[in-house]
Amino acid sequence: MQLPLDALEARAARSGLAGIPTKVFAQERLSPADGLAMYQSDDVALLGMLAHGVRRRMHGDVAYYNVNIHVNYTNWCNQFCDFCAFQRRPGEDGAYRMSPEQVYDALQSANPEASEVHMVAGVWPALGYDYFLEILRAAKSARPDIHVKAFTMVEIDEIVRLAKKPLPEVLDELREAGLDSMPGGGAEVFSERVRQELYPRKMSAEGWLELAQGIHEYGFKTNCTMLYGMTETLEERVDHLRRLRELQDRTNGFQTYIPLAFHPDNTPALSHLPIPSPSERLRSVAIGRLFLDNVPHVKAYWIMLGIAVAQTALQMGADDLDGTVSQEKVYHDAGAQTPQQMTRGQIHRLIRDSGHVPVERGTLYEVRRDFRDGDPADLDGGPRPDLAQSLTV
Ligand code: V47
Repeated sequence: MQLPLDALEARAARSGLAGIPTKVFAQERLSPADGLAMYQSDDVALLGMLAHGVRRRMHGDVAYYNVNIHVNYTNWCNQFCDFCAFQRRPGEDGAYRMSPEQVYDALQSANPEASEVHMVAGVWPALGYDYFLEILRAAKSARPDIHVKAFTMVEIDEIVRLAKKPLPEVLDELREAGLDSMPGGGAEVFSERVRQELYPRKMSAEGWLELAQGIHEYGFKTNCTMLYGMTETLEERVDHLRRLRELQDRTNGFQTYIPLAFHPDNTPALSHLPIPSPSERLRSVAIGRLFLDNVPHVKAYWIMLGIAVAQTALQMGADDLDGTVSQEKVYHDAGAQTPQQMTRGQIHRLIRDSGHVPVERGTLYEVRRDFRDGDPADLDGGPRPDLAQSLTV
């Protein structure tokens, strides 16, 4: 920590955060009341400073990234969530479903250095259970070395329903077909009030948490998320984080927390809402780091935070930038102005300019390459990512 505790507490007392620096220094768990105070305080810089201290204690000067690709295999969806600009009904303009052969081709033509494919999509029962096994097999046969991180809890819930088999049996079959871990989406915000208002067809919070618990107990790692900036209250955000933290106490199955800032463009009913401001995005990262004391990593998902905010987030609680990414559709359909991908060299630059050392990780945070002593990729960044453009995201 840069400032002594008494100086931090003096400042915290003026911004409604009294006692929080002391708890953070003592590694004492923050309460829901602390969580609410952190959302209500106007001192985002103090939250960032405290979160940075925790992040440095946990990860030192390392900032992780991975080389990954996205395959959004279909936008057919019957959940009709008000926040989603990606969904289509089959036959509608822009609707698509990738065949297993197309998934194979996408993997074959992808960046050969990619160590992970991230596959999330819509929910459509007529796809049938075998389709999911086939796209996993297609991905693995195109790139046997790649880690397949696929299917949010919402997709898994649907797959289990289609399979008409007990969860462990379905997980056996998905693993056999190539599944290695699961991403964190589909949780949105756990509030039943918001669910009824904006995504009543989506599985309940209890369903999501119970399924994640079953999957962790089976042995898969997953991530966790919160989609914020819709109509949820600050209390509902804190409650969401509390429920994630309680599940993590039981299973230790979450690897990383990713706060997902809502992007309103082209959404069915929420396009009038503003995008969370840069300081709200940074606040969400910092609170994630401080409140979720049992989740090892916090990801600054640059695709949706914007590049400049993601880079700043590395100094306010985040230790991971996600990846090089290519062909992401969920946020770009909702108006994200970030580029479709970054090169390894561009990511190295962002990380080094933020005062950290780039470490390329695998999906399970195994170190693939540590660039502490520099690397030719540092010199190979091409043009600097357009920070001015990303400020408008
Ligand atoms: O569940 C959908 C969100 C999620 C919008 O685990 C939106 O590493 C903002 O799971 N504005 C899917 N968010 C994405 C996901 C994910 C993303 C990055 C990393 C990881 C990981 C997982 O995207 C959905 C929903 O919460 N979403 N529409 C929107 N308009």
